[in-house]
Amino acid sequence: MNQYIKDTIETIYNRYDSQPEFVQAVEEFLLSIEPVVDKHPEYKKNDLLMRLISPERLFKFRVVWTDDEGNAHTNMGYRCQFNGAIGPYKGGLRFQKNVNESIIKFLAFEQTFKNALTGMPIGGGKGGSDFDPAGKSESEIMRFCQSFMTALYRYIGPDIDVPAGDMGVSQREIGYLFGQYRRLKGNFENGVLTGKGLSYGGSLIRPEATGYGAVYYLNEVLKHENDTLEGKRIGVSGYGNVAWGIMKKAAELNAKVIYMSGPDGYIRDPDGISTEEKLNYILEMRRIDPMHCKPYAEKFNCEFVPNKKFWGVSDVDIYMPAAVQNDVGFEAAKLIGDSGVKYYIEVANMPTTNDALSYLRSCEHIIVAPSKAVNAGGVGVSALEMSQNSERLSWTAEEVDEQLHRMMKTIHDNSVKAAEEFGLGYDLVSGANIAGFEKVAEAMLEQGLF
Ligand code: 2IT
Repeated sequence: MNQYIKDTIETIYNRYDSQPEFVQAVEEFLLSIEPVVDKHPEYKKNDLLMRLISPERLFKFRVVWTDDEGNAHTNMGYRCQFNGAIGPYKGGLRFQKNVNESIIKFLAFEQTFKNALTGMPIGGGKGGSDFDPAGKSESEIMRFCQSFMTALYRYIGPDIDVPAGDMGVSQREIGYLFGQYRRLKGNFENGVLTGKGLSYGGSLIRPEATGYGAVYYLNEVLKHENDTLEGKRIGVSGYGNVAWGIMKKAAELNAKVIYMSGPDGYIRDPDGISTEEKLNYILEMRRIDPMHCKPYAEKFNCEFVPNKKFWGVSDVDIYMPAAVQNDVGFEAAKLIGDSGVKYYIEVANMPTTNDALSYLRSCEHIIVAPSKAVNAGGVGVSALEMSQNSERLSWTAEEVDEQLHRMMKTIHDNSVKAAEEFGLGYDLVSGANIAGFEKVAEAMLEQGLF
């Protein structure tokens, strides 16, 4: 192994031993850019790798809110401005019980290279809170969002840092967050957040963008293999916004999602989760209770398997983990390897543990695509929303969709090119890491030391 990379990994293990997700993301990344680092001795002189894996800054603040009975609660809020070399920090906010510094930092780190891959001028950031939205009333959510923004507003802005949604933060929360930002600033700066409602500067196709983009990317992979989406059966973990977008676009392109899962177990619907009625039902089900997907099986009379994941089934052609980080561990990866399924397309941020990912990449019959490329269409369309806001106009759904489609093809092709340049063959994981890294590294080197 390259000595400089080895030393850097050792340093992060020592320095961040209480941040396992962050260390995991950094290690995977550094190992795959090794051929680039080998070629650039000037990186070490510039301390480029330590600068790259150290966030520019990280804000932590308390967020106090009152529930409907008048009791006060205190949560932690975070915003990590990881790397601003190529544009204002950009990335979502996650409201979920398990959110901590390690998770926010891994997400912000991944976001930096994902955003570079989109070709848009956006740096990497991420934030959120350990607030648990499950079971909260509408007014509790509003009060929480207002309190969160009261702490955050001084650090963000349309040219500084532009948050958006992630798990637990959708158009509803973005609305409350934007309202509070506007109230505090006394300025209509709608470019400060993306994922907004259409009536105040949101972009058409943003809710669908991550899922649609993932399917467009998948389509490029299939083309590379002289294959098509026609008739393909897909297993998607999760049933959130991203999974929903995949189901919709897959149905449109004559493929079908036949598995989905939630924290309570998984659903198998061999007819495909494809009709408008089914897709609308999923939205409704999630709004009422984000923890259970079982009601779908009762409503549409199909199989529900409680407390299990479907990794290892062989009646699909494509696996798309689209739920949470570390959804697929080593044991699951072995089942996937044995299933004979050819395509493993990551969608959620870091859905695969490092040992599982290495194993899957070593399986000759499997093509692995990395999340930071596959899910980049979401933030890509967020950047298009920023463009529309700064120009004070809005594009049609067709215009946004076409740009999204083009963006995903470019991300795939640039990843392929980057991997080939270093003699790695059709290696989408290394290719994405290298292409994202080269852009950020170049900007950092040209801007001098800090
Ligand atoms: O993980 C992600 O890329 C997001 N949650 C979307 C970020 C954004 O700024 O749209």
